Amino acid sequence: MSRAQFLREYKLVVVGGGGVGKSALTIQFIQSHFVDEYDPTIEGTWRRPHTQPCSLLLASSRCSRSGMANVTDSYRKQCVIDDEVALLDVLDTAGQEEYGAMREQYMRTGEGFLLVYSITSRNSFEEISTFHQQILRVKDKDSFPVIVVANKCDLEFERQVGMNEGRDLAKHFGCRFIETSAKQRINVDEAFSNLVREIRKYNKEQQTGRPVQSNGPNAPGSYNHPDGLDQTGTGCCGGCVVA
Ligand SMILES: Nc1nc2c(ncn2[C@@H]2O[C@H](COP(=O)(O)OP(=O)(O)OP(=O)(O)O)[C@@H](O)[C@H]2O)c(=O)[nH]1
Ligand SMILES: [Mg+2]
Repeated sequence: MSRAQFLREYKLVVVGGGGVGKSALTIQFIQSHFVDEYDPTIEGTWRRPHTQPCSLLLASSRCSRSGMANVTDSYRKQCVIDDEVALLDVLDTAGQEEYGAMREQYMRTGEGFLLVYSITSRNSFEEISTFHQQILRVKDKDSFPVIVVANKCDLEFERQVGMNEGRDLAKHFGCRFIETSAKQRINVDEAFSNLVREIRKYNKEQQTGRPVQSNGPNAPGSYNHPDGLDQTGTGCCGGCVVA
């Protein structure tokens, strides 16, 4: 049997308000570069009338042909996380309400969610509670694998949301917290790999019916220092390949 048949796929969904950096984080994680311009993501359609539905673009890179908008995209990347190979299927979604046509649909299929806000926008911080509630409602669960991601930590002088507030909210959700910068590639891999850890832990709990302990600084409500280093040394392997 080939190795690929043992590859576990994880469906990760990046959610949060408009302009918080969901696309920038996703592209930084998958393609290791920073997208400076803001081109709002649109779900399930083209911004301008176009004859080809975006669903025909399978696991594509971000649409960059001129005259077309940035549509919701699914990206795939193979990683080794804690000595286990994982194929990450990452869905970058639209934060702007009017472009969020597929919200309930992706919430049904996602196995884990990055709840992203920008430290420069209090409104975006408040919005992630709404996303979290909606996920729990769609899943019909009291808890589900999520991670609170405070992005744009390079913009310290524009900070509107304190680190403690983010950490407290994560504690309230019973999940991990991490500050990131898509621009400076701080904690980007760690955000995605920590979510995979949450999914594994959750699945184990579902199978055994018993809570699984998280230890050390990666435990729920804990904080990864935004100095670019994974404090646990258990982050993504650094040798990820795009599938
Ligand atoms: N300084 C800084 N700017 C960032 C960072 N992440 C994203 N940006 C910028 O913020 C703007 C919005 O980023 P996007 O990634 O397009 O935001 P989004 O969350 O995908 O927005 P929607 O698709 O509308 O939901 C862009 O100009 C990015 O370059 C970051 O970590 N630091
Ligand atoms: Mg986007």
